[in-house]
Amino acid sequence: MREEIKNFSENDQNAAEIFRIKFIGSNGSVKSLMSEIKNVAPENKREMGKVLNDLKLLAESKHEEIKKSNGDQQLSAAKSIDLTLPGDALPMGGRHPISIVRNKIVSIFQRLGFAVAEGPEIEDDWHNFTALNLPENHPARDMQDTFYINENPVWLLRTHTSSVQVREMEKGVLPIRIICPGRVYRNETISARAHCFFNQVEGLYIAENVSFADLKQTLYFFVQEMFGKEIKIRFRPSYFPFTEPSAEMDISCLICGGKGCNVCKHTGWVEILGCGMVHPKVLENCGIDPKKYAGFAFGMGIERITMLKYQIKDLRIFSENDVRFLKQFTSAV
Ligand code: 2NL
Repeated sequence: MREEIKNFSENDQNAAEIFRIKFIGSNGSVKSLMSEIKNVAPENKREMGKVLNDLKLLAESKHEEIKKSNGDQQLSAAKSIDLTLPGDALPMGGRHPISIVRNKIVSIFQRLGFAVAEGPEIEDDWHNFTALNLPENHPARDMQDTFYINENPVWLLRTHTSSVQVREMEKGVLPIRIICPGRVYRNETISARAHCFFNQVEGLYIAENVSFADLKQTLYFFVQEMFGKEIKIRFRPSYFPFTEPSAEMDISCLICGGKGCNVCKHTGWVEILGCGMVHPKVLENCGIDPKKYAGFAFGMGIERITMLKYQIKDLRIFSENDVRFLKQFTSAV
């Protein structure tokens, strides 16, 4: 057994453990020889004990030797790793298309001197409806259109970011030139064109002598920057309780250039936003003198603009977190 121990060699990472089990462990051969000592004649026990003890010491020192040489091997393997090699590339994330378009809209208006304003998504009745001249029985206040969280006092999920603009007007610092991006909520049946939440950008400019001409030129600049210099615009009269006069703005169809196609339903025009001059009643509600100040406001859905820009046909895909969709935007900033 002495020879067997001395000559033990095993080309294995676990050589030390294999050795330990074979010789030293509770079922190992050294241990089992030790248990034989009870069968030895009393006069030989002493000598037998010494021989077995030497054998045990030999096995233990061989065990240490194997452990050490194994460690040395691992160390030299580690030394052969080239730490100067470049690491594995990390996969890059990307912005959501809604964020890409929102950032672009915001930066265009920032160049015109608009500042970004933000506010709470849970609003009260005053900031979301009453201050904006939406009468008590207006259909937009209906349970069908608005998510009410609390009844008395009324708390609700904002249905537009106009509430942020009301909060800004109430601060009483004029002139005001702000852009309000944010998520809004409406109790709609989810379809390819509507969702119960979506993103909006609203803008507000209040100063002395602000006119509808300022509104038109501001929005014309915006769509030229957003879609290209060749874009055409037109305004159609419309109605919003918080603006007077009110209009909807169309752009010439990006797909067919105005010739007529499915996207523009063969009209050559696509609606992209609503706008108007801030209703004097709204200014008054927010503590601004409508005789001294005038302003324009507009609102647009970011999903709608993103769908036009990237030819996306179903807005549900924006909130499905499907990486096959999201990955297509990784190179865009
Ligand atoms: C649309 C139309 C609009 C406004 C939003 C507004 C805000 C204040 C006062 C007056 Cl504080 N107006 N916002 C005005 C006209 C239209 O949005 O279609 N949005 C998606």
